[in-house]
Amino acid sequence: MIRAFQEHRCRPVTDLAGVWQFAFLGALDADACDPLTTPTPDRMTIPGAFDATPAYAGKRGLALYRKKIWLGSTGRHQLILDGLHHWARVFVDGRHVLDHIGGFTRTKIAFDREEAGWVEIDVLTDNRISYELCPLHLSYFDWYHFGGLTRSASIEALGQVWIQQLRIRTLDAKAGTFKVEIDWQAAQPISDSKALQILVEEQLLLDQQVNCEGTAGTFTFDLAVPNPKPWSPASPHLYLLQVRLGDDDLIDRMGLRTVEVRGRDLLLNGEPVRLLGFNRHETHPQFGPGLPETLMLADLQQFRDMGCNFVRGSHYPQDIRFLDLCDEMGIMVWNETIGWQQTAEHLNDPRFIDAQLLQIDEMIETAYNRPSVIMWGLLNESESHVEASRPGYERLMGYFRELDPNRPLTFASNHPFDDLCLDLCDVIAINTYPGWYFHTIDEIPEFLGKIEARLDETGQGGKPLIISEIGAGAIPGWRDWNESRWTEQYQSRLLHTTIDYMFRRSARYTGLAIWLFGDARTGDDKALGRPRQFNNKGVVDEYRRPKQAYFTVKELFSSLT
Ligand code: ADA
Repeated sequence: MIRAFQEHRCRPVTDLAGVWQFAFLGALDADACDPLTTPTPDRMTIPGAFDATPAYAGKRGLALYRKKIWLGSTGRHQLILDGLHHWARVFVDGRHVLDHIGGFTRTKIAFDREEAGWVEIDVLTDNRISYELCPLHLSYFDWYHFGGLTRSASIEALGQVWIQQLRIRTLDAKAGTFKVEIDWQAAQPISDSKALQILVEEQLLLDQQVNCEGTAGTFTFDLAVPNPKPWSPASPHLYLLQVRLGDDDLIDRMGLRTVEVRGRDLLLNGEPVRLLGFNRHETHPQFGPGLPETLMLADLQQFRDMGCNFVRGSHYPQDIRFLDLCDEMGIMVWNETIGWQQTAEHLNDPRFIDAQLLQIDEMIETAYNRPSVIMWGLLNESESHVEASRPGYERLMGYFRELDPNRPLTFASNHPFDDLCLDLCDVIAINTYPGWYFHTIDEIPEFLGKIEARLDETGQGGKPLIISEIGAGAIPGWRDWNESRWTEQYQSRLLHTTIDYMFRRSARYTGLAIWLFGDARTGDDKALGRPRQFNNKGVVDEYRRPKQAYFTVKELFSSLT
């Protein structure tokens, strides 16, 4: 089971996680590959990154994944693939059904079956770093781009009419009221009356006949949960909501919570909330981004142990299994589309914009209903200080607002003194490295004060302010009498000074996402500036062993919560 709960009771689902046939095809061009006649001598597991395994470590190129399964059903089906890295071509029984650009999101592919029997799924993935292939994964980024089918996979049998998506939004958490939008689809045009039922925790809230006309439509209802219990980090109460339409059903979870910005406050269920946490890369030396759930859980246990209530999913949409755990454990999430220091040129390139729009669509579809996701983000540290970038920001941020006008929207800016797009944000988020790339640790408070003053001068000071990255590198186990850069002591002192200023001496800040939770492998271009070829700013190392700063953060965050 992919999610933390069963998504269907009526719809047949085949989980495709596990062992697949595999071939690494290297420099071969996808157009020159006939998957049906290509041998697959090796094996690979899903979720997983093939180049995180010893046999293919560091390899870039085309790879073929194959799975044959028995499907007892006919008619419309849906193949669901998560985390295709980072270009993919998909075949069902030899028929080319999709090309996909960009990793880290869920893709749904419809196909029809006339007879029950064996079906062969072939997925070509390509992890070569090439703007032509995929403009979203570039070589200069400060993390390693692994390849393969790194998340989950499944096949669903859809029948004649099915529920394609639910959008659930709390209207009033205390009153328990919520809005649910139900998108349905049909394989052929229909004109039919169907039974529609909505249950929350087995309690029937709605039972009526609805008319389905054509091949798609949406039904919208405002409903209320009896004896409501709101969702909050302290009490992350979740409800199972089941929608049944004809013979089909879809179950999702909801938490009763609202999130809004009022002045400098971020309000959760009407109360100001302070965000204390980390940026986290989804990676591990043995698994790459295909993390086992045990590890996701362990990471969040460490978050809780340190007194955190917040994670910035840097720098891409988070695994749905991780988001399920955040919903359950009351960790608030900033979920963002893939981005890292894009230029004005990227922001004016239709190929880049189109790929971002697809990421936004796919990210929002899988995370919209989650109470833990309190904010959307995009375009980490891109050229938001260049006039020519603004139309790109407007386009992408406008699309976010079209799909979800109710969640705060932000981007992490590293141009606090000359940004030209901050007015587009609901929450101001600044990445800055005083005490590491410039200035001394003792100068951090004064430097942050200058950022605050500049935001006031430019009319952006009235919004919630988050430091979305700040930190220092520490080589695990490295200590010296000088407490110099790269020691655990230096990192610990820098974070102590930062947290002490932000939350004890200043009352200005809504949140902090320390850079970084765990040390993470960086890309080849960064090798010389990053000892061990890791971004070493984690408070735990890549195997999650704590550094000195872990205990410093724990002491300070725990005293603040
Ligand atoms: C940037 C970037 C991070 C990381 C960090 C660093 O702020 O957003 O991904 O590269 O710098 O460690 O320098």
